[in-house]
Amino acid sequence: MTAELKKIETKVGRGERLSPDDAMIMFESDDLLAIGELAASVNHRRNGDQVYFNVNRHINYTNICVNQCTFCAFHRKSEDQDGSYTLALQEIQQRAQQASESGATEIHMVGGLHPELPFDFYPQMLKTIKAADPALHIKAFTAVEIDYFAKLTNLPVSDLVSTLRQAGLDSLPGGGAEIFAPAVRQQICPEKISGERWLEIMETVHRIGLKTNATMLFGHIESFQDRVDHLTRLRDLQDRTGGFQAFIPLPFQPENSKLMNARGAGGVDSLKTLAISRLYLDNFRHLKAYWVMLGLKVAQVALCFGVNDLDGTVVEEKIGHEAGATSPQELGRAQLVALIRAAGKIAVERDTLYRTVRAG
Ligand code: V47
Repeated sequence: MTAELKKIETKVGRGERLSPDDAMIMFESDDLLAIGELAASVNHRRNGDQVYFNVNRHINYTNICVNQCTFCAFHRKSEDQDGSYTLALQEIQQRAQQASESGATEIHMVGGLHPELPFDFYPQMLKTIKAADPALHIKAFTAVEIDYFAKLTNLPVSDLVSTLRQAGLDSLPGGGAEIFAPAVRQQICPEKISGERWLEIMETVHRIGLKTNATMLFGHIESFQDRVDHLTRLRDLQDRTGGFQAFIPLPFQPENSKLMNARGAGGVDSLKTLAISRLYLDNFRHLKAYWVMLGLKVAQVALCFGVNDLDGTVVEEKIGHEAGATSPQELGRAQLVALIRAAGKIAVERDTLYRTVRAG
């Protein structure tokens, strides 16, 4: 181990917070195993050998979007474009019903910023899901959608979120964060809300009392410095609110996007980014390896690099798969349990708020 990594190891051992320079040293280091081992030890102290997963179902209600993010292969400009769709409330009801019958505890629902849907459609979707099964936890709408709805209704974010909460919204997923640094954002998602606005919305949502997640899209045109800046801003907000449950680094999938020539993230970069996230985000309890984007094998190995959550059964995934993800569409509960056990860990089915549903 280099002297610089040794210093970081000493800091971690003393429970001292790592600096942005420490994070840069780790991103620039080739010693993946030393960083991974350190992250695994921190995770073990915090979460033991338990690895969480949940039984969930994704619903992407529309792929029509006024934003044209260059990394995204999912969106369509308008109804006239090939492959565009918007789900009817009845289809949403059927999907929620199926999810409930197959033992799901969570619906993860996000979509494009549709230019024509009236605001009322969104609370209706939430009510439709709760009508299918009131016990389903609805984790829906990224901060980007929340901002869009606030503009649509002219409501302050806090009132808007309260309205959605009354209709059934239980928590928010972590999407739309991408990379906060403005120069990168300008190139990969010029129409999207700024990083500052994303953080401001999350802060408001946390203060209302709802939990959220946070993501970072990496392996495209961003620098290590941009990643460290992103992690630092998340850590600062978490210090203020404690409202983030899990951090989910998302490795960029380049196919069918306008960023097809960007490098994508390999296995080493993905594992190192996960491990550094565990070490740097000392105030995030949960670190999720999203198997859809990482692939099953890297996600499984990530359990030895500081990760304590494998996300869920998912069932129908569009955002990663339209961009070339080669993972399956769906994992069964038994498959998730087997993946976790084969890594020498204890599988625990959780609900969205990390309460144990069933061990093993
Ligand atoms: O916001 C879009 C990303 C996100 C690509 O909170 C891409 O529990 C890689 O946020 N390659 C949506 N990533 C997914 C997401 C998520 C997933 C699982 C769990 C949770 C959670 C959140 O996917 C988008 C964007 O950042 N994305 N296109 C792509 N080509």
